Amino acid sequence: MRQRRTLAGVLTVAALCLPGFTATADDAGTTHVPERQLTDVVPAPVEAKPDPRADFRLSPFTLIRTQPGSAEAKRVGEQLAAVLRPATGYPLPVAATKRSWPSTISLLLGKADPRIGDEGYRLDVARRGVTIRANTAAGLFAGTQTLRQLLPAEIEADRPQRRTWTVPGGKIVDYPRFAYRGAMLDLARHFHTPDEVKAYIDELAQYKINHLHLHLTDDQGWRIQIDSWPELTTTGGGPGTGVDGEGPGYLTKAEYTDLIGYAAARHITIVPEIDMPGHTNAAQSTYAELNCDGVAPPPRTDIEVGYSSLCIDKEITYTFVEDVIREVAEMTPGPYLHIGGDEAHATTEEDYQKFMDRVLPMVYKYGKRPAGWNEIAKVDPPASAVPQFWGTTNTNADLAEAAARGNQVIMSPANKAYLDMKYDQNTPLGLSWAGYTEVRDAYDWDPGSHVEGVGAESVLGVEAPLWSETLRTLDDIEYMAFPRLPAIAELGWSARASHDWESFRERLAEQGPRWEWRDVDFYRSPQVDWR
Ligand code: TNX
Repeated sequence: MRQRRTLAGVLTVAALCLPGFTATADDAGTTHVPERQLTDVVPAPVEAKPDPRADFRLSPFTLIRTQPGSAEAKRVGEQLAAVLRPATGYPLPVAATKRSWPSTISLLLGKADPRIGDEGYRLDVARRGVTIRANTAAGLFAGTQTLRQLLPAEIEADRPQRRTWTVPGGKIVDYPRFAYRGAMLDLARHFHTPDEVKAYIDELAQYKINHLHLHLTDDQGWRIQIDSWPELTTTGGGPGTGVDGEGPGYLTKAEYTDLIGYAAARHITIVPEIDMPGHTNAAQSTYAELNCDGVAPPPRTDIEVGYSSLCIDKEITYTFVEDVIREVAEMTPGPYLHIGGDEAHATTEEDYQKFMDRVLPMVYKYGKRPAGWNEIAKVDPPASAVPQFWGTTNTNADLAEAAARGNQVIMSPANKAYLDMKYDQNTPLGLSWAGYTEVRDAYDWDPGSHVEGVGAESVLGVEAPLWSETLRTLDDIEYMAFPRLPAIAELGWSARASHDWESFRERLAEQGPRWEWRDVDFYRSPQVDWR
């Protein structure tokens, strides 16, 4: 009862605040063509059936109603309201109620299409309202990302816009192709602040990315607080660290934990990476005992790779590694702990095997599932370990053998999915060792058949890594990620049958004004007819 009175109160106030508003503001009798189509969504939905007679118009009286009894559904409703309120200026109250209102957006759990699984949703747009149904809050959240894109781009404005807010009518049934849809951010080469990481998370969530891999340690810096080795951050992450000495900083445990919560609220799981046995100069220049000769090398701020290695035959190495894995695992609720393992050119193959034979079990000991760059496939890791492919060719015998043994893999081919590769020779930021990567290059490949002998059934998903040797600011990050990140997101989410460059480039063009409203920097690729 109390709930209802409160609601009615809010809605009455809303009406009074809008001079000239009438409930029948619809242009009765005229054919109304919404500027959005039901299929104008990135990543492309599995199934979309438009119904031109069923457009819904958001109004000052619209109620957001969420599954009674579910705090998680309520939170998704609040998040949706927070997105829609600034531009519409409507109150959009959120209520966990069974009652429907004449204009309602309903976020409901259960009774959805059986195909949608854990992360999918069904979205129905009718004249009286929008209904999103899912089996989990993650599915509801995904559905609200679609709804956001179905509204005109001005919905992204941070202050009220004088216009109507029409959602095209019809029905969508949507669910992901792959379970793992990731992005990676390198905090080691240049540290990026928690606020910058959060801003990136906000963008990732809109494209249904569900994992954020943080590359926390490398030769140039150590970016995560470890209590048992405190100088890792005070020295290894301190002033003068980072490429050219210009990217100091680190995450305290509290900041890391806060980031995990922020990501989780957006249905994104953090995957921490501690790179080893190579890419370890920041640790080895901080703690002399981690070197075979007991002498700390100088800190490095250049972008060479492959010169550092932990000392494989010293017991202190494994004390160090276990301390780090334990502390990181304790702070990380997600299932994965990434141990790097790439470019260990200063470690012999025999030593690499010895090292991994000791370290992989430690990851399991602390309850985590190991992920690593594709080099870990060489050591015949347990079937639940996840190698991440970063090669530039379509063959990798070790990876194919791992797949045959039952390992699931993550696909990040450097010449397709690396967001730090330049778009073309004129790109001011980024590297080019894997070649220039235009939007179409990032889009036109199939994670399910990219590497010989690694079929879709062996693919856990895709990830778009962003290495930050050349990236300092959030603008730099955004400029490299957009518009390629949505291409990788679509490869991870959308059914293979919907893969279509012409369709993608048109849907991508419509994202441009949204990025402008949100002040997200992006590359205006000549391959896309930007609005
Ligand atoms: C290769 S990819 C690396 C990184 C660099 C990146 C730059 C991989 C596993 N290692 O150390 O930052 O290239 O594109």
